[in-house]
Amino acid sequence: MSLRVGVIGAGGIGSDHIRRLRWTLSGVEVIAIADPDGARTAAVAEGLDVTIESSGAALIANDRVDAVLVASPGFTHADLVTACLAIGKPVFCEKPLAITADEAWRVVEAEVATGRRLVQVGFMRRYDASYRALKATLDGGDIGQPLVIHAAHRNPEVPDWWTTDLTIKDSLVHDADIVRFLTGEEIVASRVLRPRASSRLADVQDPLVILLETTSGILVDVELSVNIAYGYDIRAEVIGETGTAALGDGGLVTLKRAGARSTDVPTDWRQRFALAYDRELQDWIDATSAGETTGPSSWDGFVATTVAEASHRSYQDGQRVEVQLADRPAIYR
Ligand code: ISE
Repeated sequence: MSLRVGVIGAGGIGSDHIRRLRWTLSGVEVIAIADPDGARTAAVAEGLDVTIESSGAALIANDRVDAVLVASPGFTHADLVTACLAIGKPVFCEKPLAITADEAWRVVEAEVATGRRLVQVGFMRRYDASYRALKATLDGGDIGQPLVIHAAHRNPEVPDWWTTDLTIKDSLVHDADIVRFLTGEEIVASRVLRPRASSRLADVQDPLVILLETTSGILVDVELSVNIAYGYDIRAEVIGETGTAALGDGGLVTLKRAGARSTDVPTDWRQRFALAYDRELQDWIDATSAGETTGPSSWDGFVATTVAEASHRSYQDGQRVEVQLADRPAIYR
């Protein structure tokens, strides 16, 4: 029997996931959708046999919904996930788990109270073939111990309402989580540097350079750009004791023509990480159908948001800020 899923949020990634669940993945059926924008909900629901719920709460309460996919704006995530946990309903929550560490910890406590994992968080880079190959290279010791990581997280543009706070609290969580995934270490401190700001965005400090430190002292410099125009570009190069290892340069085709060479650059994250989204959600469907929960947890979501919050404090006062973590509950070990 297919897993009956309700989706909260029919915006960019939410509508992508609805189509993904309907046409690409197996063992799943979208049976309910909730989004405050009626027009876009109707558009994505066209041709689907789904119930349009009046709110996320109504969708969660729908007893035909076996599991919930939360793809609404980040500030709504903690309350929606906690509502799922209150009735023991499995939930996939797009990143970030929460906007503040306190909210994220409230989700952790609610999940611990159920006695088992029920939440998977949408850190899709962990399911990207290039990042998994990079992790395998590090785990295999091919370049010795990692010492430094150079990373870039570049968006071509952001909406008019974007703020520097969102760059840190909505975007940086990916970089914080993938550093933990690649190194197997915690992030112990963050320092945010402000380069010369691009003139293309008023009122947003863009780019930022965030210097993360891990438990063993690995330094990670993350260049975070949100308005770089040329495309969506994710880079990572690990400097080890005996060599370096870098993400593939992406690009499906290298074109050589008229004395020039070029390759394509993705237009946004939905294109760059399409296969990773497929894998993370198929894993979620398969695990949930088997009565299990795997993948990035609420603890991972809490840690990423805690790192983002420490980075935000550093952005504000210009100092190095240590990352303070609560003890890791047993269900996440
Ligand atoms: C967006 O929400 C994502 O998740 C993308 O992966 C990230 O690159 C972008 O900065 C976020 O706004």
